[in-house]
Amino acid sequence: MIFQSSDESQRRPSGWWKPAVVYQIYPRSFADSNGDGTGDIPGITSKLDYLTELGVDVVWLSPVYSSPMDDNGYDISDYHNVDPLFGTLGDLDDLIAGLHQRGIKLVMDLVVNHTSDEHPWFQESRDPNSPKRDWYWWRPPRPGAEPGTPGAEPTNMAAAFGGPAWDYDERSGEYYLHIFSRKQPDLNWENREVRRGIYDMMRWWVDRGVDGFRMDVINLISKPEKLEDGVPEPGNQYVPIFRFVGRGPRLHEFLREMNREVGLDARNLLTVGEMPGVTIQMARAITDPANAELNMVFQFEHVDLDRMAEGHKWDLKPLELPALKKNLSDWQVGLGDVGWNSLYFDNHDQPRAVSRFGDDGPQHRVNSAKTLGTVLHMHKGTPYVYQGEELGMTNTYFSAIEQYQDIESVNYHADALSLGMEADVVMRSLSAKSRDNARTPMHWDDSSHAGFSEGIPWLPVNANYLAINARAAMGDPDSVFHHFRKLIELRHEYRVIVEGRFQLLLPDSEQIWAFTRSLDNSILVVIANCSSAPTVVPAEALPDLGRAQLLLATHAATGTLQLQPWESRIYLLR
Ligand code: TEU
Repeated sequence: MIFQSSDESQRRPSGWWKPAVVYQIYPRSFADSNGDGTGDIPGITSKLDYLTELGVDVVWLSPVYSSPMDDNGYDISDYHNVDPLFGTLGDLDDLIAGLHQRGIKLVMDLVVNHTSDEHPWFQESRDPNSPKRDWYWWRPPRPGAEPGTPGAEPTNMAAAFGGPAWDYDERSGEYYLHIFSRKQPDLNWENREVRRGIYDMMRWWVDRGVDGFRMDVINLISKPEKLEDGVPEPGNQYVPIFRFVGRGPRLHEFLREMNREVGLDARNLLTVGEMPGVTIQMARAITDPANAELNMVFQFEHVDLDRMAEGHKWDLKPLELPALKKNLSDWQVGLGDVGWNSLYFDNHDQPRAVSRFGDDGPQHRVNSAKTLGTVLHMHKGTPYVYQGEELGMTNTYFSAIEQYQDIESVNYHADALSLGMEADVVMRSLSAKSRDNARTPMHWDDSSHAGFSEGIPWLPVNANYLAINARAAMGDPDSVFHHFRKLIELRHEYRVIVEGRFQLLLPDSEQIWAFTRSLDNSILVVIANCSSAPTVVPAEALPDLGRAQLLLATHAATGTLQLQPWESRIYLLR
């Protein structure tokens, strides 16, 4: 292990996750073993050879806990059990054992900013006299207002999934706070008992054999000192929630306490905190090992570059390459040698990278998917591959609202139409940004339903599965799959890819993404044409490539600096 250092490893993480590549599985859409149309844990276990072939080190499993599935499992009603839709605890134990036999670790999703409203904690909390009353955020209606009517909410915050962030509970006579859906009430982390309950649960999972946690919206656990009204924009009386939350005063304190009490570092766990709104400065403190908080965070800046403004995810703005490059570069430099980055384009909340940042038409899909992979994986940090990204899976292009299932998309559609927006504008936004783009079933082969299920899939399979599927990709040495396999291999082989200092080249180029990574006497040079037109890389911008070794490329070597559309190359100079 490159980073295991003397006796410090007892207290600090060894950094085993630094040369690692993580593969994210969205269980509902990965593989269905029992024909009910929904993916499940035995389905995942049946695909371990596939993960081994790809070469990933870690699996991050999106939630499989008991859940009413208002938000596909991000609304948990029992943290200690598996939802029957996905299998049993025994199935999960088998999955962990199977992964460990292959040297692959398992990271669980940890959703503790909120629970389901059907969690017994919340049910108990609805009684104003219960000892759990303070476990959630209960507030009286706005003084003088009729409870349950629009505007009577304690403050004017809008929830992330539409509507006000407060819901009135008649039984309680008060409102409770929910940053996401009304079925996802926020836990009150100010309460020591809440924190204790969560740390207990986390220890229980670590004892069961899990190797880390991906922590859902973990920066939201510390709320602002005062929950107050914000200034509304014209046309909407409620103010987007992320203007209020995300940088609470006790975040660092809570993370340190969690690390200490669960033994996150002491037990060498991988910890990645999902943090909408996190800044470089915050992330640097959080990922500085000396602070014993988390190994890395998921930041959102680069996936928010194609929206008009905060809280306006659906108001599309064209993406500019210089802005995207600059953003990743700022994070590389900003976390520098102190902290650690996570690297992602895709996950279960984002549209497919090849459709969004690449060119998913028949001519350039393969090369643009490969080139996006090259660029991302050669940055410094831990890369995350989201299921199907390694096949170059594309957005869904649904034509009817009935095809969408995601609560965020469905609610947005209804809200936007009720505000008088034109239906085709709304559908265009959904087509570009809906989370369902990432959630259509995984393509395994060209049999019916892409080999995902023998039943009717819960979300329609993308029609292009005949051409884009794992079996075809594995049999084709030039596929996106084999390109990703090689990118992962390179990371395992070359220390410069793990540790090398990052420097962006040609920052203003609107076509070329180029950078170097340097460590001791090694320099890695990446040049990528991120456009569908040919280009030439100006030689004077590059280190001397005359004696460079070509490690991986999308096209056959030509010896010139002319790049075909979506051509990329990785060189090593020593
Ligand atoms: O997502 C948090 C988050 O802020 C976004 O990515 C969210 O999906 C946003 O609304 C997109 O516009 C996390 C989970 O990854 C997501 O699946 C959950 O729905 C959410 O938290 C609530 O648990």
